[in-house]
Amino acid sequence: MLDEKNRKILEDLGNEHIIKKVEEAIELCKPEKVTILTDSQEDIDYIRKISKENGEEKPLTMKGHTVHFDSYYDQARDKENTKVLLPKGKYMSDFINTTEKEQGLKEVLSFLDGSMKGKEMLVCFFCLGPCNSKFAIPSLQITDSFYVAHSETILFRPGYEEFKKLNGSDKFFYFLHSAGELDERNNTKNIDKRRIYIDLEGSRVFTVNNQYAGNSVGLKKLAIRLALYKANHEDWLCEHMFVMGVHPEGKNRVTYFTGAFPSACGKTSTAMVPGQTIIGDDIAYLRVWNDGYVHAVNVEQGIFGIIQDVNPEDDPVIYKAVTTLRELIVSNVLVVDGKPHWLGMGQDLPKEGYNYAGDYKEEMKGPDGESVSPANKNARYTIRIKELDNADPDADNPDGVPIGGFIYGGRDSDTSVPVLESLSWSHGVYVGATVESETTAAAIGQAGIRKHNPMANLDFLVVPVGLYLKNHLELGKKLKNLPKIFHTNYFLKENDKYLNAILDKKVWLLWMEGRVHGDYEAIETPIGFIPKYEDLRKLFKEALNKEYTEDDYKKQFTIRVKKLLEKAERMKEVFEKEKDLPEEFVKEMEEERKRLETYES
Ligand code: OXD
Ligand code: MN
Repeated sequence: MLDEKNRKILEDLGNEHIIKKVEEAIELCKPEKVTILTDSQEDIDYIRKISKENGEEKPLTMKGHTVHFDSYYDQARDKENTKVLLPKGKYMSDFINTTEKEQGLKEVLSFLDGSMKGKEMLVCFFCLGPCNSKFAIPSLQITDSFYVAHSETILFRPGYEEFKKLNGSDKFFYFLHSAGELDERNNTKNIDKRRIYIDLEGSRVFTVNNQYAGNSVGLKKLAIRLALYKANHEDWLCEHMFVMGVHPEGKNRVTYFTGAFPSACGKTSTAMVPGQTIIGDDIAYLRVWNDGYVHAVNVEQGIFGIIQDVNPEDDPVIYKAVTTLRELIVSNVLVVDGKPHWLGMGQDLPKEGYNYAGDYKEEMKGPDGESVSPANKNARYTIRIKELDNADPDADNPDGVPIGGFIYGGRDSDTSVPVLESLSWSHGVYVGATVESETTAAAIGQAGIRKHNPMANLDFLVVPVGLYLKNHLELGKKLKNLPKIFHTNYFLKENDKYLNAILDKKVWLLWMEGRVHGDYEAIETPIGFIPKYEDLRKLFKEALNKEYTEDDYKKQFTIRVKKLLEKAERMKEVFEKEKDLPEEFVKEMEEERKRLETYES
């Protein structure tokens, strides 16, 4: 199927494993044409051009901006049909969605059989993590979607040259994707046959009958599972974390943080807080470094962010990025006359236009009889980080950056305080492991239900929780310079109203940064160290020019003992079901509960 040019590109890699995978994919998916891509601008331009010509993307008025729509039924990650393939008789954890390997493979391969008939197959090479780095993992993506390939050229580092360095080895990740049969809107027809099956031992993922990037883009939410498995069987970590630099004014220093939050809980907007620098907003690899710190890199080089609520007031940095000239894809927004509109953009939305349901009119019902939102709540933008004014100069450093603090956060209306620091490393592992969050639109299912989400990594967890927690505990033992561990909650409410404004997170960041350097004292409570009122008052004034009253402080930082004990009970129940939990972890769980009980009245 390959012409001379394409064959040469493939053969120049000198890797039989890749050739075999490409041959097998061609035989299975039966495309009409196959194109092998390199890192060249010419190849990237080709992907961009065809994604518009074949209708997967449409140009918007702003130069470089395009819009893509996913099927009405494919607007978020499909957790139910994303499964780890597990050999017969093996058990992993109650937290992990698995299916029997042989049968699962048979099923997904049968759906991929002939899935590219009449279509062009793209064979693309990327690199997870910076190239020329100990962190780098070369990744092969085969897909029939130019939108997927285009997204990946924005989101990931080019990897054709990196693959050459493999010297013929099979140490790479492999993703095979097909959008399957398409309807007249170029959307996946057979959503009932959507499958995302992960073969951990084979370092490969098969995904079919979908287009939403969380399901289709191999290198993002699918690679995180392969990397998490690899990391937890080696000596490093793969986390659902941003990486950012915090720059306190007048102190002439930068402190790097990583932060894990469940989807749609303010993770990207934390990494994009004004005055700070971003390295990555979603996935980090962390390794113990020879300076005694844990170093982190961004696995990606772009952002696939939620556009809802991005407006000049709450997210000024992101708003500017998505409304200025650059290469950008928006998805599942409302389009009128070549202009995108989204929920919470700070303007009234048009009553008619084109959106994820097709031609849109206010109050219309979708094919499932539900009301159609003008733009989907999980509508997204895709951009490159290095083009941003707030990109950190070390974003591509092959050594990563030394980390001063880990932040865990969730969407919690009534239990935890806005910011706290753990009492110790092992208590911090407990704090991370007991993140709870009210569900959102980033995954299919009902929104607003409280769910336990250890390290905000639950959706991507592919090793038993006991092993995962043990590796976190161990990390602390290997480091001379331990990061401090923090927990934040931006979503505390009273009488159904948020107690904090969206940009208050800047103050929490500056307080955490100061704690890393010993600048602030703190109050010890049963759940961790909390800030002193005076420090916050000053920080609110300096950073946001806001008067922070003692009354604000009391409402936000009251230790809600009853609610926390209810949470402790919920945690006991979920962890009781798990085997092989590290003793140190169980002890932290029991001790926090005891500390809280002494305050119960
Ligand atoms: C994401 C997610 O898109 O977590 O980052 O869903
Ligand atoms: Mn994410």
